[in-house]
Amino acid sequence: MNASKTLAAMAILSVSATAGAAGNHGNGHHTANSGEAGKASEASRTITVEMYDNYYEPESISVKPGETVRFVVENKGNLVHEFNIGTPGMHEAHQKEMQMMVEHGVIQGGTLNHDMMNMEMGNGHSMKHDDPNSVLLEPGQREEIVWTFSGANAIEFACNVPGHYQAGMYGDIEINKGG
Ligand SMILES: [Cu+2]
Repeated sequence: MNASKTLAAMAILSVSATAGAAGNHGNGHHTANSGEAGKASEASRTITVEMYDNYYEPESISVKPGETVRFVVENKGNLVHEFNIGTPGMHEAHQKEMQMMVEHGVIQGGTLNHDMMNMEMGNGHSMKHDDPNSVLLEPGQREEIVWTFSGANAIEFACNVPGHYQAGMYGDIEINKGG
């Protein structure tokens, strides 16, 4: 594949990823059923999440409706892994985008092609994987997400690197309305 074709394909990928994130913000707060990006100052607690090949520690998480949680995510495996908060449908859609990232060499086993991810498309788009509900980490990397949960059920944290979700790399987020 030549360079211009690659850029065109990646532009499509970037646009679709952005559209998904923008949709969550369309009607102000609390419209997305998975929640929204939160403020660290409002976090009630910190949950450390370790990523291995191909599973998480802890395996599931329980939160209260409206709770803001600071997640410290660390990749202790040998492959690139993602921590993404969303509904099963959001994960399924993101898996298609991640498949394109693999096909274009952005994700290569244990490494990310940062040059390609940071490439400026000239129209405000890039190939950055920068949705607020997700981090994508190389082995040894550590990053944080602050997330405010809604009251909706059926939310999972998941790794959408191709094959990982299918291998069981996801966990339930239980919204504990009783607590
Ligand atoms: Cu993974």
